[in-house]
Amino acid sequence: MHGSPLSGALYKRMEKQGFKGKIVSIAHVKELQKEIETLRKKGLLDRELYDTYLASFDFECQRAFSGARSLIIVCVPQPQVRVVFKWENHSFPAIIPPTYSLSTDQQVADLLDSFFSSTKYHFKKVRLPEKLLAVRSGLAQYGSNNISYVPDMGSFYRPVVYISNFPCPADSWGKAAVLKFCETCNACLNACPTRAISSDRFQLYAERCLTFFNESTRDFPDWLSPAWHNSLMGCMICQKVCPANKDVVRWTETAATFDSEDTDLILNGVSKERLTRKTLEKLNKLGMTEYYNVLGRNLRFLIEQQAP
Ligand code: B12
Ligand code: SF4
Ligand code: SF4
Repeated sequence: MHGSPLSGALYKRMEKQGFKGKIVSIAHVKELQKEIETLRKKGLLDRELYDTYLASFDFECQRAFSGARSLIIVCVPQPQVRVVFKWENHSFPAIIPPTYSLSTDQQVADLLDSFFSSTKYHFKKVRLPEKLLAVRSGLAQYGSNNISYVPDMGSFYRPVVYISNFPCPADSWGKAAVLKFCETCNACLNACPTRAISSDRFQLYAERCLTFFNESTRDFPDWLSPAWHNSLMGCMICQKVCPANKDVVRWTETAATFDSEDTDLILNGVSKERLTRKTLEKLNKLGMTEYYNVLGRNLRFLIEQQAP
């Protein structure tokens, strides 16, 4: 089936901004729900992980959106970000992996706003399995590390998903595909310090992933070595070793420097209200405000590793 001139124009507008997008039928929401539910029933999803991240997927999104016909999936390139913390006369650099910045979502919303402004169509951000949608729509492919990759962007991209009454004359939907690179590669499996990536199944043991622990306030298990922490939030190891990322892996933007006073406050976990406005703005821009309660702990790990 062919797309409409309007959807073609939307794709062109996205491309012009360096984004890639697909429009898929709203009917697939139920399929996604079934897929996640099947994994849960088979006991393949850790209970705590499910409750923390997956139970809030909005599989009923159609109900609150009258005339819903499609999902619009947009993939936006995003760099890793380097920040510097000054503390006790030293500078401690730290990496924030791609996808934590929410500014991307605003860029996409602005694009859709301007595109739809003179039409009868509208859209709303919706919480669904974004990576799975990017893969099943054909925009991305899974790596064995369970992260997804878009041509020319590698894994350095953030998927954003909207529900819309925009028509979907040419549905783009298929089976989940895996990177060709993975046929002859084991680099992520060998490098993952927590053994979250395993040869006994494709699906990640997500409850072992470093990100699962350092995004949360839960106690770290004894087996988790503090020396494994490599980023202010999350983990870069399986993306860094991946050959499918060779063209993007050095894409780093230096975003912010925190002076020693702010670093001290962050390390001591003082309330956000006691930080300067400038610092709060920096954290906000980095997408770190929602993780503020674990930032001090994570930063301490990185400083301890680098301390002279
Ligand atoms: C829960 C979650 C986590 C959890 C669990 C991760 C996981 N793999 O499930 C934790 C906290 C561990 C986590 C970690 C990270 N996450 Co995360 N996470 C999410 C979240 C909220 C939901 C993901 C999800 O649906 N999980 C459920 C599982 C079941 O789905 P799945 O991973 O797609 O698994 C599929 C495959 O396993 C497949 N499958 C199973 N068997 C087989 C067999 C074959 C042959 C095939 C082909 C497929 C297949 O089926 C499953 C789906 O049914 C999304 C945001 C969102 N709203 O979608 C971000 C998201 C997926 N995360 C993201 C990122 C960047 C990360 C980290 C890289 C962060 C970091 N730098 O530290 C790590 C990477 C961990 C990893 N190796 O996957 C990005 C991914 C962007 C991208 N390029 O793909 C997302 C989309 C957030 C965003 N908007 O940018 N994350
Ligand atoms: S490191 Fe190798 S096996 Fe892992 S996702 Fe990349 S190409 Fe696939
Ligand atoms: S993000 Fe880190 S801990 Fe998680 S699977 Fe990749 S290498 Fe392993």
